[in-house]
Amino acid sequence: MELRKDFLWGGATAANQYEGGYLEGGRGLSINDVEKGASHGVKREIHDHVHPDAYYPSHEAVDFYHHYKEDIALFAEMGFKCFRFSIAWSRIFPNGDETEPNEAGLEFYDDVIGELEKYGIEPLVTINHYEMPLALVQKYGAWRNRKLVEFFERYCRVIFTHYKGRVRYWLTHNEINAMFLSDRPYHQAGIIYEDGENRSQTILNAAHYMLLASARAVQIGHETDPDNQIGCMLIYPLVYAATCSPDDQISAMKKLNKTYYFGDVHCRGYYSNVCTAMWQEMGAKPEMEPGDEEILKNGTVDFVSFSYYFSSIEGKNLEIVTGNVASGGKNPYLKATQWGWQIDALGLRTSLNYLYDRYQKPLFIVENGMGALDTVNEDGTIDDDYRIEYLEEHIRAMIDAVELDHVDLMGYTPWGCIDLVSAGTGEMRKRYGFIYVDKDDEGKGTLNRSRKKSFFWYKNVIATNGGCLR
Ligand code: BGP
Repeated sequence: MELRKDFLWGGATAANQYEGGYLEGGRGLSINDVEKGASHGVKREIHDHVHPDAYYPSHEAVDFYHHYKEDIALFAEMGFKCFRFSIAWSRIFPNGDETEPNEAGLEFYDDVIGELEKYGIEPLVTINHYEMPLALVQKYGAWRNRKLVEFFERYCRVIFTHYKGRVRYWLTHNEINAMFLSDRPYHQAGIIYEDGENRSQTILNAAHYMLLASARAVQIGHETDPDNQIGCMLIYPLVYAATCSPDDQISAMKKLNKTYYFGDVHCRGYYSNVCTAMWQEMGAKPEMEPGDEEILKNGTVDFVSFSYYFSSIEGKNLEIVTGNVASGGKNPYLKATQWGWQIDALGLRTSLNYLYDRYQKPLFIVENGMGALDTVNEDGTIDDDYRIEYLEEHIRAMIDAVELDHVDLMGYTPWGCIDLVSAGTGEMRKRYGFIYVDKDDEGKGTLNRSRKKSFFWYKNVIATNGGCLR
C-alpha cells in the first residue's frame, strides 16, 4: 500500500478567519462579525451588533477577498492539488432566510474557483464553518430552531446547482461534534445558553437539526450531481486512558463517544447505542418528527474528514490542559505548543486507524498543524523549523497509517496554509502558515505575503508525494 497517486495535498482555510470584505458584495453579518478579538489572553466578547469603536478580527481578516489571485498563485507554486475554503453563508444569503441568493456573493466564489481551475487545484468546500448569518441567531435562535434545516437546504441547493461540475468535494458542518466538547456551542450552533434553560435539551435538539440538515445536504448534493463527494467534518481529539485502570479506560471511551455520537449518525444513518446511552445519561432526547429517521438513513456521507491537533488523557486527579475546543488531562509523555496544545504525531496514526476501523469510509485529514509565534529576520525570511518538525512527524505518522495499516486516505490539507485569524483566540500572532501575512493583533500591517522556510519544504513534500520523508 502507498499513498494514492491522486492524493489531495493542499491546505485549509475558512472564510470567517481568512476572507474579510465583511460588508462587500452585499454580504450580511455572520456570527463572527460581532465577536471582538481576544489578543494577549483577554477573553473574547460576543456583541449583539457591531460596536463602532471595537476591533473585530474577522472584518478584514487577511483579506482573501481582494488577494485571492495572489494567494492561489502561491498555493499553485507550492504544488497544491487541493484547496479547502468555506463559503460564507451570509455572502449567499445575507440574512439566511431570503428566498433568492445574493448574486454578487455567488460571483465571488465563481472567481475563486475560476482561479483554482487555472492551476488545476481541486476545491474542497466547507458549507458551514463557524459563520452562520447573524440574523438567523437573532430572529430564530440559530440551531435551536428546526426552521434552520429548511434555510440550510435552500443554501445547499443554490450552491450545489451554481457550482455544479466545478466543485466535487464538499463538507457539511465544520467540527460539528465540538458542540458537545465545550460548554460554549456558539461557533458551531450559534447558541449562547440562557439562564435556567435545559441545556441538555437545547444541545440535543440543535445537534439533531444540524445532523438532519447535513443528511438533506448529502441527498440534495447527490441528486444535483452524482459525482459530488460529500463528507462530514469532525474534530478528532484523541483520548487515552491516564493509566491501565479499567476505570480510566471507561472514562477515555466515554469522552471519545461524544465524537462518535456525530460520526455514527453521519456514517451509519441512525442514532447508535452510543447516542441513545448518552440521551439516558443526559436525561433528554432530541425532538424528532416522523420522517426524520428516513432522512438520516438516506443522507449518509461519502467520506469522513477530520481535524487533528492534539490528544489528551482521562483519569483521576489530572492537570487539565486545553486544546482548541476540548480540554483534557496533561500527558507526561508529550510536549506542547506555545499555546499549550499537546503535540502527538503518533496519535494521528492511531486516530486514522480508529476512524477507519469504525466507519470503513475513506478518510480525509482536513486540518492539522501548530500555532506558533514567527520571527521575521532582517532580510525578511522566516525560519520556521519548529513548524516543519511538527508537520514532518505528523505526515510520517499519516503515511504509516496508509502504508503499514492500510487505511484509505484521500488527502491532507494542513490548517491555515496561509496565516489567518485564530478561531479560538482571535489572534494574528498565532500563526500556522507556510505563507506569512504582515498583520498584527491590533489589525496593523501591510497584508504583504511572503514565503516561510516551510513553504519550500512543503513544496518538496508534495512534489515527491511524501517520498522525501521516507
Ligand atoms: C479548528 C477550526 C479552525 C481553526 C483551527 C485552529 O478547530 O476548525 O477554524 O481555527 O481549529 O484553531 P485556532 O485558530 O484556535 O488556533
